[in-house]
Amino acid sequence: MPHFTIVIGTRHWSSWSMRPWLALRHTGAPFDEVVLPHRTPAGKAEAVALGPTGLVPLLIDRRGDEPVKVWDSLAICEYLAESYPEAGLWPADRVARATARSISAEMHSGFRPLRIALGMDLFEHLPGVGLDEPGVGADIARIDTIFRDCRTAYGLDGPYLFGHFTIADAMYAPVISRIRTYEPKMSDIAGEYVATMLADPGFRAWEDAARREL
Ligand SMILES: N[C@@H](CCC(=O)N[C@@H](CS)C(=O)NCC(=O)O)C(=O)O
Repeated sequence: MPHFTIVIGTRHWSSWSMRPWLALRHTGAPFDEVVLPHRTPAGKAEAVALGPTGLVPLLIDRRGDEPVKVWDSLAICEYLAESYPEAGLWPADRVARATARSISAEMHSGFRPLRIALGMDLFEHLPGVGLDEPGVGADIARIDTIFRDCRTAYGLDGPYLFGHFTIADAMYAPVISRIRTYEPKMSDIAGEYVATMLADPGFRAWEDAARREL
């Protein structure tokens, strides 16, 4: 039996679940998953029973004598980076790592207009919808700048934000889905990065599992 269990919400909509799920998959560690139906009383009751916040994602690590529960997407990603340093979930370079952590935290705590107006709906195609809502344009512009700056300054050794796949890519993965759904205008460099993420094996695996869910 795998040591790790990740509790997530329905993949079509649970953007917070997608992030640590991608990071966990990237470690190569075997894991079980529990998928709770999004925004249903049954799903909520199970989430409340399993974790302290009643929210997903939640990671349960049974490697030790007592199970360790880690909640909140970014904390789970940090825990995985610490558990599997060889997976390179943060960039090795100190400055790159500081930037990766900053933009990951920025995503975790910010971009509220975008998250409210452009909900993640994995396979929807709604070009232009919500893009005129207050604050959305500024959020898109900031995301474009992040993608361009990281790819230009740190992404020379590979196609991801910091060359190889890191937690920063996982944190922005739901935004990639939203860009595909709502089609805001992006710069060429950002657009290339979006294409990289849409072809990422982890991103594809999440989508394949989502197709089987509903
Ligand atoms: N800050 C949390 C947010 C978690 C969150 O809001 N999860 C949503 C699913 S994407 C949830 O559990 N919603 C159910 C509810 O609000 O009752 C994180 O980063 O994990």
